[in-house]
Amino acid sequence: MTITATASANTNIALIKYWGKADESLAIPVTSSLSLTLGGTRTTTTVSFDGGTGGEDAVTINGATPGGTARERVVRFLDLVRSRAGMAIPASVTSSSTVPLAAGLASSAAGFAALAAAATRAAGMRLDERALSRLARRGSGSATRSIFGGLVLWNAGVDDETSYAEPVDCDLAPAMVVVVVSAGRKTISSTQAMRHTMNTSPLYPAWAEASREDLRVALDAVRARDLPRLGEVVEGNALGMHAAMIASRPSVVYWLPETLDVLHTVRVMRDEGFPVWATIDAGPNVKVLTTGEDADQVAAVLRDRIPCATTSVRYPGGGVRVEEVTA
Ligand code: 2P0
Repeated sequence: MTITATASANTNIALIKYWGKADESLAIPVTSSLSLTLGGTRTTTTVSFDGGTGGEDAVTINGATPGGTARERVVRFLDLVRSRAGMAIPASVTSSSTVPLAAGLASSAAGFAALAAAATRAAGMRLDERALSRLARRGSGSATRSIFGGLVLWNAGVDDETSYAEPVDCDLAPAMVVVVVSAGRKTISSTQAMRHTMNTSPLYPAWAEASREDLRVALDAVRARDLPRLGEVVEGNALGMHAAMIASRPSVVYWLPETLDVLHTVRVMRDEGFPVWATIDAGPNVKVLTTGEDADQVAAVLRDRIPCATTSVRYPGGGVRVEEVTA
């Protein structure tokens, strides 16, 4: 009997960043991180251990057949699921994302969270959310957090058992305004860039140490429903991560001139009284943390002041979902 399982997951944006692995093979991060899962950013993935094509896994992502590292990462993840389920049958995997690449939210987080849920169900396994989170981690670090909706804490832990994500209660009703200044592919992958930062940046140990305190402040601010305090530490943590990257040798600079324009605009808007704080991931685009109430107005001002960018509003969204299982 062949089981076909379909699951979906949203992507997430880190408020306190994950940057650097203490153990590469198990994907144990150096620091814990905090994220917001965003609604309307689902990747939907269907898996069936049906023999694949020509005795190999058949992988289709957004209608194309990936090669190189992209394919290797999926196959390696399927190998992990096969070894846990005690099977050796190749799979067919079809994945599609509802978010256009140009939205600046393309991420392996949603992809590996959905793949973890679909592949385990197709292999006849039933994992609880914590176990799914630990498994998704092996596909991509940020996928650990996409198992859950809303605000999510990824406990760095020290081994496979203790490195997992969990939801965090949050009454803040935040939103993210995503400002895309370039939809081009990144020049260096997150995996490579974080390794390089750890290995060569004299600022990395300082960022990692500060990040532990940043997380404590962020969680305190969430409990106190204090968005300005959260926003300040969110912006500081992301800029510190980029400072560490920029100090790598040779330097890793994901920013474009327009990235700085957005950072300055956010600062000016804050002076004008808008509740806005910037965060930036491994790319040139800026995500602006604000309130759900203010998001539309903030987006309108940003569109007016940064007309060359594509700006959209995202609200918190749900966790991983098994959509369909057929046998
Ligand atoms: C984050 N990023 O916390 C950080 C901030 C990007 C910048 O997690 O090597 O694709 O697969 O674990 O998860 C992107 O890194 O890296 C990421 P791997 P991943 O969201």
